[in-house]
Amino acid sequence: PASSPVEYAQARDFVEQYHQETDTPGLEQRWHAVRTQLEETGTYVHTNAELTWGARVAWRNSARCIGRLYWNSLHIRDRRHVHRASSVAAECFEHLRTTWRGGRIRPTITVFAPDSPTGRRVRIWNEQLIRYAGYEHDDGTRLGDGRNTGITEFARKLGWAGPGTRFDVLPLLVETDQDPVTWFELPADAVHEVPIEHPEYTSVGELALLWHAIPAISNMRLEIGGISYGAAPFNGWYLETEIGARNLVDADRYDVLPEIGRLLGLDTSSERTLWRDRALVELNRAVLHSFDSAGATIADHHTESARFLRHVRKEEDAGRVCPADWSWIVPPVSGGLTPVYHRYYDEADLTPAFRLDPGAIR
Ligand code: HEM
Ligand code: NRG
Repeated sequence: PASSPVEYAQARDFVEQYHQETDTPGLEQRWHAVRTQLEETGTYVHTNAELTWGARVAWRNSARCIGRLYWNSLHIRDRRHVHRASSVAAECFEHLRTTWRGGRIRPTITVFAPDSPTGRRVRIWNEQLIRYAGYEHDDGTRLGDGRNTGITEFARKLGWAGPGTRFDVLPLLVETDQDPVTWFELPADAVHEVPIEHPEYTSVGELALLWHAIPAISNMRLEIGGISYGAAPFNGWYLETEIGARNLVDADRYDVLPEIGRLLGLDTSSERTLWRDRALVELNRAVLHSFDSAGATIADHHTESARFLRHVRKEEDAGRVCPADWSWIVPPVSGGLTPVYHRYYDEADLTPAFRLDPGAIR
C-alpha cells in the first residue's frame, strides 16, 4: 500500500525550522520549490544538508537516549537511492564495517529510500542489525536470547537455520515493495563480538559469555518534515549497563546472575545477603574490562550520566528544551549514585523523530 501524500504543514514546519536554526538563507525560495514538488508528486526530496540536519535533530529529540551530547556529529550515509532487499542488506553490512573503525566506534546512520505515495517502501524486520537468536525447544528448555524468540521463529519459517549455540547471530530480514521478506546471513567481518572476562575472577570467563560490540537499532522509522524513512538503521556505542544489567541479566533473557553468584562464592541462600547486587556490579565491571581489552568503545554509567547533564545545560543555553524520559535515562545500576537521578526533565514530543511502528515484532 502506498503512503499518503506528505502534509504541507509538516514540510513547511521543517523547512522553517531548518533555515532558522542553521541560519541558512533562502527560506521562501526553498519553500516554493518544496511546494511545487508536493503539488506535482505528493512528496518532496530533502537536500543533503536537510537530511543531515534532520537525522541529527531526530537523535537530539530522542527523550529516552542518554547519549545525546554528540548529536551534532552523527555521520550520515545517504543511501536514499537504495531500495532493493539485497542492496539494503549489503549496505547494512557496510554500515557495520565503517562505524567500527577498529574499535573507535563512530555514531552513524544509513538512510534508505523513504516511503512514497507511489508505493516505495523499505523495512528491516530485525530490532537491531545484530541480535542473538532465542530458541524454545519442545521439551521446554530455552537457549539464547529470550527477547528474540519471535523473530527467530519467523526466520526459521523462512528457511534459516542457526548453528544452535547460545549466541547465534540472526540473519537480517529485509522487505521492500518489490521483494518479499528475505533473509541475509551477516558476514563475519561485519560482526565484532567481545568475550566477557572479569579482571580478577577469571572463572567468569569460563561461562563463555559474549556480546556484540555495536548496538544498531534498525526497526525505527525516521520522520523528517512529513517524509517517513521506514529503514534508517543507526548506532552509537554501548553503555555497559545495557549489557551488564539488562541483556545478560533479565530473567527472560540470559539470566546469568545465579551462575555469577555461584562462581564468586556468594551466599545465595537469602535475598538479604544482596548477592544479586554484588554479582551485578562484578558483571558490569567485567563488561567494561572486556570491551576495554578488546579496544571497543563503551561508556560507563557515571561518565555518561555526567555527559548527559552537560548536554541538557548546552541545550538550555541554546534556548531549546531538552525532552527526557526519567525512567529511561536513569541507569539500571546505582541510579541514585548518578547525577541524572536527582532531578526531573522536560517532556515534549518533537520532530524530526525516531518512532517505532506499532506492528514491529521481536
Ligand atoms: C536509547 C545510549 C547513540 C537514539 C538509548 C538508551 C541508551 C542509549 C542507554 C536506552 C536503551 C535501553 O534502555 O534499552 C546511547 C549511547 C550512545 C547512543 C551511549 C553513544 C553515542 C545514539 C544514536 C542515536 C540514538 C547515534 C540515533 C541517531 C536512541 C533512541 C533511543 C535510544 C531513538 C530509544 C530507543 C527505544 O525507544 O527503544 N540510547 N545512545 N542513540 N537512543 Fe541512544
Ligand atoms: N538496550 C539495547 C540498545 C538500545 C540503544 N542503545 C544504544 N544505542 N546505546 C541493547 O542492545 O542493549 N546506540 O545507538 O548507541
